[in-house]
Amino acid sequence: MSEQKVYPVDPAFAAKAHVDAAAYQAMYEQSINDPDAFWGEQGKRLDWFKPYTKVKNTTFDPHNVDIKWYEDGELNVAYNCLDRHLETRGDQVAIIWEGDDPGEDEKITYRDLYERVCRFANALKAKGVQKGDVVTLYMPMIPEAAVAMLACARIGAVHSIVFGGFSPEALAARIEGAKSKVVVTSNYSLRGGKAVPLKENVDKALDNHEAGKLIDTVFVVKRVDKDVAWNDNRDVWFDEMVANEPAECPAESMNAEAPLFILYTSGSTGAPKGLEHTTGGYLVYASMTHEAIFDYHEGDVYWCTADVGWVTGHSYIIYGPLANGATTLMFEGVPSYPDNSRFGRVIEKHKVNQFYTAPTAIRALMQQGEDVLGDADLSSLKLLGSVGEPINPEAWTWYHRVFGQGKCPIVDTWWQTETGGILIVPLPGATPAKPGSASRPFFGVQPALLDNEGNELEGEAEGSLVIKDSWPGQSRSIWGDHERFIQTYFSSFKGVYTTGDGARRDEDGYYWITGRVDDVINVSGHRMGTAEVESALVAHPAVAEAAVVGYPHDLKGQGIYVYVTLQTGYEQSDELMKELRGWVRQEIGPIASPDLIQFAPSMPKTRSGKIMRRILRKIAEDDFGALGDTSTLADPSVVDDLIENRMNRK
Ligand code: 6R9
Repeated sequence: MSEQKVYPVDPAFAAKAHVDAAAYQAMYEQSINDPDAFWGEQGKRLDWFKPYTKVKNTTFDPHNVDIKWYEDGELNVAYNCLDRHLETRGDQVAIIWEGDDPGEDEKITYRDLYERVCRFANALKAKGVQKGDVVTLYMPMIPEAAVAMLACARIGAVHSIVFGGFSPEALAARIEGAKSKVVVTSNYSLRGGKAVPLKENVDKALDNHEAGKLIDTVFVVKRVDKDVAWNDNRDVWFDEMVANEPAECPAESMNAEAPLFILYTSGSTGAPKGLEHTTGGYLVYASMTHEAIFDYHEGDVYWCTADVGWVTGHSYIIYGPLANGATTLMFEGVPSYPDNSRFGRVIEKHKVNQFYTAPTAIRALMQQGEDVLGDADLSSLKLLGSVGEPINPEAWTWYHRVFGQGKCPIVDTWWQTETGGILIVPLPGATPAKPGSASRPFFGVQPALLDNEGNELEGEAEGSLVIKDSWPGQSRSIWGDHERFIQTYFSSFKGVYTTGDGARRDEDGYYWITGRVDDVINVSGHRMGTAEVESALVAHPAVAEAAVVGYPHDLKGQGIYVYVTLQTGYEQSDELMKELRGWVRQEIGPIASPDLIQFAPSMPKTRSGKIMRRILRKIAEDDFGALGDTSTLADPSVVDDLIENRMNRK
């Protein structure tokens, strides 16, 4: 391993930080040795309608995985994000909304947001939405998305956000999986100056699928002044519905373990799973991590560039920041519009103090050169964050130099949809940073590395990353399928939560995430199950068999490499390649669009008929010198053809 640079903690930063090195040590030890005392104390950062008397009650026993935090307490998430701030921060800006067009923005105070949430909560009730009902949001990054999330939380409804880039098919599957009754969308979304027909996608999802039978109301925000098709029995304008509703709506008292939201994510097998997050523990964890990790202080302007369709948007645009009374920036657009200096322009315009983005965005900007941000004044920045995939040291140092002006600490935050909040991270006032390493566990988090037999590895080691005990932000179940939850996360290794990631621990106890150890790939920070892409492909009449693997991609981190065996009667051609690409986009969404497609007369299979993905991965990586043991292949000559016709030649 080449010598790596360590970036020490800046003593001036540490002096003002929420957590310095000594505090980290002491708090971490207490959080592990006495979680009830530690999290019992942390729970007080929220306002409870009925205080809890119990704190942790969790077991990872595979026969009975049961995770409860603060189980006899009652509270309301919207109350904690809004009402309790009104007295002291009513006129402070809660959300700075920056539109796709740089000329368009809006500042929403805590009082404004409170009133908008109450009105929409009343509108949901007027349409029959009750406690426990699932509301699907399919929305762009506009204030109404935050309003709809908080309105659901206020009345005890469960939101299920479907990323606006997903296809009508993917949307329909998620509506059906969650048995949702209501959709909130907008007529169009605006990204990079282009209008995307969201409402039309909703219509396709409802008109062509079972989902249409479940949904009785579609709220439509008028984002763009354009007409859309209208179904009088189902569609209502968001603005018309809230116009006459009162700006007061009681916040339901919810049990700490009542569901707050469902969020679908990809796994190695089967259809995407709806991870369930609950109320009390989730909010305690989102709020505490947001404050400690981004070192958020009163009055700071904080910007996370994620989309609310992903977990990062849930925990670190909406719930964590608003629970903390922060000013959170919500950005509708893309980093390259009107030009590549946009991130810099927005930081300058709103004097952003903490900036949190993904390595894929950093790499794309890095490619444009050192002066990509133009003359934007970035001096307001105090801290930078990274999320979604490993950040390569080259991108880390560029980010540190160009965005961070050499002075801002970078928090490389490792976590997952399942974990609800950040689990491994260098705390900016406590932990020296090593570029590329997510470094150390947050409070209450006990990572471990296991070998394939499940033995725990000590000291410097590499293995499967597992977490040995529960933390409050953890997902409680897969919506409607607890057995699958247990199977997926608690059965490969007994008594621990299996993350699906591999990691290395170095001589200083720092964790380095090495990527997924399962059949999940990470494309531009978006998680994708290779099985999902394969099942989309085999649904095409020309495809007999498909195998999908990831391969290293300069910008996206991983690209999607597809091997396709055609049905007899079909000929390989450039047109067919284009058609298959379009087909996957239509079935799942543009983020799943294959980068490389190789027509393969046959797949490398074991004698029992299993596709040997290890070999396909190697060929896709253009690293076929080290194919390893191929003796179990039914027909080893298949491999020569695949190598001969490989698509990724360096
Ligand atoms: C928050 C989020 C989770 C997967 C995770 C891992 C990868 C996320 C990372 C990282 C290395 C980081 N991942 N953050 N890998 N370093 N800082 O991204 O959730 O969409 O569920 O993806 O992303 O592989 O398992 P999600």
